[in-house]
Amino acid sequence: MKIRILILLLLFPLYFSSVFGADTKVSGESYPFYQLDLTDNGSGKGYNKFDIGRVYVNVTSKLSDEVSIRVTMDVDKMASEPRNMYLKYAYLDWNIEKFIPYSTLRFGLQSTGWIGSMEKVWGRRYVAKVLLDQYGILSSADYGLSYNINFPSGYGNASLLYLQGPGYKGKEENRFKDISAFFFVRPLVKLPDFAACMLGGYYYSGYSDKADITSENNKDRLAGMATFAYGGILKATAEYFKAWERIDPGATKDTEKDGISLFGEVRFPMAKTSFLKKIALVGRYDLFDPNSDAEDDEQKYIIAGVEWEIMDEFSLMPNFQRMKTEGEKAKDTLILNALFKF
Ligand SMILES: [Ca+2]
Ligand SMILES: [Ca+2]
Repeated sequence: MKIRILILLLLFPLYFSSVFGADTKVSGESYPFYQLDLTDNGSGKGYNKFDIGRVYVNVTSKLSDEVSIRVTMDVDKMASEPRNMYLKYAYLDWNIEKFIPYSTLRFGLQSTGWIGSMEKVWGRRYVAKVLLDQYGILSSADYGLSYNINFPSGYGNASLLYLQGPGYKGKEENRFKDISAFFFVRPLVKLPDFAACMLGGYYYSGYSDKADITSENNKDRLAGMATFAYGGILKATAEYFKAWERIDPGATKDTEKDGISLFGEVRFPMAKTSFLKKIALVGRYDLFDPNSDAEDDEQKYIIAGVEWEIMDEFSLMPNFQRMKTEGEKAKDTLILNALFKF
């Protein structure tokens, strides 16, 4: 079955380009890495491995000026079995600018928006997931319908989504659907040195993904972010979220979670050597509280590294990572992350 999907995926561009003459493109990304554990917890001090974080294979096809489609495959985590590809996105975009300016409708298995947008701000999904993805607060893709608007002149974008809930790895177990809305604005986009400064807000009002729930079984999230950027030299971002949820059918009280992620980079566009121009010093600090009623369960995550952008399609980032749960020993690793695009 999986082989059949792969063959279909490979034949897809041929089919469309030959039958309809549509503009079809194949692209993708791969995130290989080598990891060395420095501490005893986890797999043990000295444990080391080669692995691949993700392989995305995208097929996009522009069927007309108004209609385009995208199908994206991803791979399973490394386990003791072969790594299977699975569906991450499969959606159709209908550009409705003729009726409503700057607007697109999207239908199908699609990005839930906030995580994908924050990945672009963080810029290093090949090194680590962003806050709401890292701690399982949201699925990065889900089935549904969305209305998307791109503000003119690069001032930002906003979306309204109607989603299934369980995400691309789950199936619908109940009659409830979730709604979500987010926006990003770049108020200084006309000032070249400050163009990447950004503000964003996100709201998700949903229901538990389990069967036999009532409307009391909520799953609500609120998030906000701000980026300060200057002259391609400095970029610093803060992201915060809060979540309220009552997942189990019998539960009588909400669980509250919250988290913050601070990350940034320093670059050297003024450097004399072309090597230094391609270097970025990168740091990140996350603090996540999985339950505001429970003491000493906070988790910290630190990343510090140097990124070398060898070319647009190939970067390397040697980095140190520390994960620490309150009251437990830290888990430290050295990782060499690589990014390949095609
Ligand atoms: Ca649902
Ligand atoms: Ca807590």
